[in-house]
Amino acid sequence: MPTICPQGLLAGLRGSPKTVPCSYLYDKKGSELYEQITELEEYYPFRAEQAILEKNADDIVSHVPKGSVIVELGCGTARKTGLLLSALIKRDGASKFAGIDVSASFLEEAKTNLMSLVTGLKAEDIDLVEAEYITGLQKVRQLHPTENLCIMWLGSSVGNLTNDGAAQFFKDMLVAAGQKSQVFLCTDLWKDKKVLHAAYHDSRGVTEEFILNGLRNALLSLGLAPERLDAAMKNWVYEVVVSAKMRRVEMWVQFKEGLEVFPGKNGEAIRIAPGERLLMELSRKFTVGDINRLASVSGYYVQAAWRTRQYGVQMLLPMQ
Ligand code: AVJ
Repeated sequence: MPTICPQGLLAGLRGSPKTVPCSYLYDKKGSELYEQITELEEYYPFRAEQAILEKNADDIVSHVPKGSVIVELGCGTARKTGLLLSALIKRDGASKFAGIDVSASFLEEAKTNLMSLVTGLKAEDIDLVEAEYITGLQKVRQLHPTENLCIMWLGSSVGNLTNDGAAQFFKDMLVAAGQKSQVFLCTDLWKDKKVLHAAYHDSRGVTEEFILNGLRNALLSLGLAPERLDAAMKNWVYEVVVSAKMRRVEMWVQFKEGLEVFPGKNGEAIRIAPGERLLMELSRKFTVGDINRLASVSGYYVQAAWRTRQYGVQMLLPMQ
């Protein structure tokens, strides 16, 4: 269970609307459910990204200087990273990789997967860093003081952050990695509202299960008894809102009945009113303008981009 930030959880539950940090979505069960989501008919982003990487791997790595270290944020099981590492090894004969993730078991799986998928990748060229992203980046910079770092952020996970949150994150990334770095950023693009809604409210209910599991994890970590939780869950309703104004998909849970949770021994109660809605996850969908703005407010510019109507991947460089 990633009890990554109990303070963050409490702050979120005391806010309005109530929110839960997205780290609670990715315990073992949540990660398995996410893998299932990527295979759903309606969930196009995973395949859209994969297709762009497959088609353009050689061209993409032509923007990565020789001798770079490929750093992956939230590498998970690194199912897609192999495509780019293979292209680099084809060009340079070797490649260095550093995976950053909060899950040690994912990191081990990533290493096993990469070793079997990427011919020519040596075990000693792989670093596994178990940490949050920015701390992890600082560690990678210490391990590789002079090399160019190509930071790969796949899966449109930047979409989980608000506009301001993303800008701050990119600024922090630049400080941690330094000028000799670049960011390979993958982003889902804004599109038809029905397509977006279906991608997050699939007919088999896997996304619903994924979101409810995250909420269950969060409340369990506050000490709510499992029996009480299971009873409460029967009154939870999953709702997806597509906001054109904010260009994002919002994943909510509505409580048909109220719930009271006492965090810790003497913690002040958290009260969820009957009918209250809790925001579990945001998934922003970008326009090209959004991406350019995000880059420029945080000290980067877009050097190259590979896009379809559905999805975009782009190489960002620090502004000099
Ligand atoms: C892994 C954050 C990119 O926002 O599409 C999928 C997570 N949540 N279905 C996304 C997710 C519900 C996913 N990201």
